[in-house]
Amino acid sequence: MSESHGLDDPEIVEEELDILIIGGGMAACGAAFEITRWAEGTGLRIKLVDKAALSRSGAVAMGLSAINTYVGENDPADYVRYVRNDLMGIVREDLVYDVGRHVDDSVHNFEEWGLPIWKQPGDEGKPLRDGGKPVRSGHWQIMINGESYKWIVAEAAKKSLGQDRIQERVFIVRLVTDKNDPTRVAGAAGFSVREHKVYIYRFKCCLLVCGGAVNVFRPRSVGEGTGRAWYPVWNAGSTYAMAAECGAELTMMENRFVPARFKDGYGPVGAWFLLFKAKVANGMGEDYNAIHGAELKDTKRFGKYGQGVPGTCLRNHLMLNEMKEGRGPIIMDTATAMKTFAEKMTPKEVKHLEAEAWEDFLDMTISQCGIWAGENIEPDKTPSEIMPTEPYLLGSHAGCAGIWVSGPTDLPGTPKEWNWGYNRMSTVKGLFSAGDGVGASGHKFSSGSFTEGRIAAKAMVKFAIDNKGWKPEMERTRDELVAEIYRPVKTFVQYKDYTTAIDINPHYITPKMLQFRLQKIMDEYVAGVATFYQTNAKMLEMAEKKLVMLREDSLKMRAKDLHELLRAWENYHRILTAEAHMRHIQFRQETRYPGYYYRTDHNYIDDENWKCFVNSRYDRNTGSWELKKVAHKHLIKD
Ligand code: SFD
Ligand code: AMP
Repeated sequence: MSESHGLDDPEIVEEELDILIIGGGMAACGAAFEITRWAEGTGLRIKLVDKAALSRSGAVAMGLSAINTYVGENDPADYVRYVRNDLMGIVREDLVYDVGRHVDDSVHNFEEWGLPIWKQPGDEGKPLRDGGKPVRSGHWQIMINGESYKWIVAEAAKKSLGQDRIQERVFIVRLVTDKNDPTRVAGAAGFSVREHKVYIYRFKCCLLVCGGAVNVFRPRSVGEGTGRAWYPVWNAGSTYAMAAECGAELTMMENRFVPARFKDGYGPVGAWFLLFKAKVANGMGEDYNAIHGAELKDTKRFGKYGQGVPGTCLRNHLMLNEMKEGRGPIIMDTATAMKTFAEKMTPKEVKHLEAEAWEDFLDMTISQCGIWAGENIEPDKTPSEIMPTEPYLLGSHAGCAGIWVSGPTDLPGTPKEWNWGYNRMSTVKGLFSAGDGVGASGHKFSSGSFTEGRIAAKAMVKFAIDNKGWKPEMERTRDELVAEIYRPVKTFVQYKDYTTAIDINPHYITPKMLQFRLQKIMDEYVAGVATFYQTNAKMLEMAEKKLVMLREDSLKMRAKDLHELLRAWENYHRILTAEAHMRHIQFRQETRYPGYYYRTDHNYIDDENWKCFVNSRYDRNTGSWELKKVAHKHLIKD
C-alpha cells in the first residue's frame, strides 16, 4: 500500500505495452498460454490484467463437472449444426467451425496439465490424446473431476507468460481510442481494487475478455439469498460496455441465456439430464414434455425450429408454459434416475454414484449442496425443484450475445464481409475478443473459450508485428481519465458531511441502491422473471426512458471505499450492457428465442424478415445507438 496516497488521491501508474490481455478467465488463460509460442523472439511487451486472482477468477472459479465442448469422434461440421439448431438458426458458422476444429487440442492439454477426465472402463489411465475414451454425458460433453479446473488452467497460463507479466486485482474500466484514428484502440485505464492506484496502459492491441454479464436483471435470489446466482456475479458486462464505448459493433445483444437450474441453489442440470437420464414432471406428476411437446410443431409460431430436437430455449418454453398455466412446480425425479442407474451396480459402485451426485455440485456450484444439506434433501431419495432463472448475457454458453468480430479466411463460402484481416478482431482496429465476448457463436463453453483465446492470441501477435512502427496516443488525457474513474469517490468526499447518516444523502446514491433500480427496470419492463420473460414495444419504450435517466443519475453514484468504487464501475458497465440488450430486443420485431424472452406483440419466429444478425453501434459522444440488420448465411449444409 502506498503510504502517501489516500482514497481521493490515487497514485498513477502508466505503462506502454504491445499487447494487453484484459481478464483472467478461460479465454485469457488460453491467450496467455498460446501467445508466448508466437511472440517468442519478437521482443513484444505483453501483459495480462485480471480484476481478481487468476487461480480462482471468472466463471470457472468454483470448478466445473463437465467439459461441454469436446468434439472427439464427431465431426466439427456436426458441431456447427448442433450450435445453430440450439441458437435458433442464427450463428456465425465460420466462428463456430473454427472453435470446433481446434477445441480438442485444448482439452488434451488440460488433461496433460493434471485435470482428471472420466474414462470408459478399460481406458482408465489412457490419455484422450492417445485414444482414451471419455465418459460422455451427452453427444458433445465429457465428465471431469473439475474442482481444480481453473487452478490448473491458470497455472499453465502463469507458467507460459511468467508471473511478472501478470497483474492481479486491477479492474479495467475504460478503453481509449487513438488520438489520430478514432477507429482504433490505443489504451485502457482502470484501478487497483486493493490499493489507491489508477493504472493507464498504452498498447498496439488488446484482448478484451472480461466474461459475460450477471446481475443486470433482478435475480430470483433476493433478500437472504442475495449474492447467489448461476453465472459469476463479478462479471458485470465489462466486455460489452467497454467495447461499445470504444465504438465496436455488437451483435445479437437481444440474445440472452435463461438456464433451467435447481431452484435457489442454481445447480446446473446437464449431468442430471444427460448422464443420469433424470425425468422432469409438472406438479401433477405428468410428463409435460410428452403431453405438450407437440405444441412446438406449430410452424406459425415456431417456424421450422420445433420440428427436430428442441433447442435450449424451446425446452424452457415448455417448462414455462406449465408454470404459467398453474401446473407447476417442475420437479426432477433424481431418486428414480439414480435407482435406475444403480440397478446393475455393486453396493460399492452405488456409494460412488451417490458421491458423484454430490460432487457434481461440490465441484461447480457449492451453494446447491448448501441448499440440499439445509433442506435435508438426499438426491437419491428426494426429488428437487427445477426453475428457469433470471436472464444472463453471455456469448459462450447456450447464448450468443457479444462483439461482432472478423473470422477465419479459409472456410469455403464465407462472405468476404466476415473477415477484415485478423481473426477475432472487432470493428475497432486492435481490439480483439474471445469467449463470452464474441457474439453469434455460442456453445463454446470452457474449452471453446480457452481455444478462442488461443486463436485470438495468434492473430494479435501478427497485428502487433504488422504495426511495429505505430505509436499509440490516447485520445483522452491522463487527468481526464483519473477524474472520471474516481468521480464516485470525489462525490462522496465532497458531500459526506452534509448528513449524519452515511447512506442517506440528497447528493449521492449508493451503488447498491442504483443496482436495485437497474434490476427493477430490467425485470419489470425488459422481460425478466416478473413478467414471465414477456415484453412489448410499449414496455420497451418505458424502459428506454428509465434507462436513459438511470444513466444520467448514475453520475451521482458515491464510493466510500475501494469496494464501492468497484461496485460503482460494475454498475456503469451493467447499465450500458442492459441498454444494448433492451435496444436489440426493441429492434428485432419477432420472438426468436421463445423460452428466453417473448415479444408479445410479435409472438412468433419470422424467418422471412428476421433470419439475420442484428448489429449495433454506440456513440459515446452523443449517447445514441444505431442498429441494423446484417445478412445471415449458412456455410454448412443441413
Ligand atoms: O454446468 C475483468 N460453464 C461451463 N462450461 C463447460 O465447459 N462445462 C460446464 O459444465 C459449464 N457449466 C458452467 C459454466 C459456468 C458456470 C459459472 C457454471 C457452470 C456454474 C461456462 C464456462 O465457464 C464459460 O463458458 C467460460 O468460463 C467463459 O470464459 P471467458 O474467459 O469468456 O469468461 P470467464 O472465464 O468468466 O473470465 C472472465 C475474466 O474476466 C475478469 N474480469 N478483468 C479485468 N477488468 C475487468 N473489468 C474485468 N471484468 C471481469 C474476471 O476476473 C475473469 O478472470 S454448466 O452450467 O453447463
Ligand atoms: P447445463 O448443465 O444445463 O448447463 O447443460 C450442460 C450441457 O448439457 C449443455 O451443453 C446443454 O445444452 C446440455 N443439456 C442440458 N440439459 C439438456 C437436455 N435436457 N437435453 C439436451 N441437452 C441438454
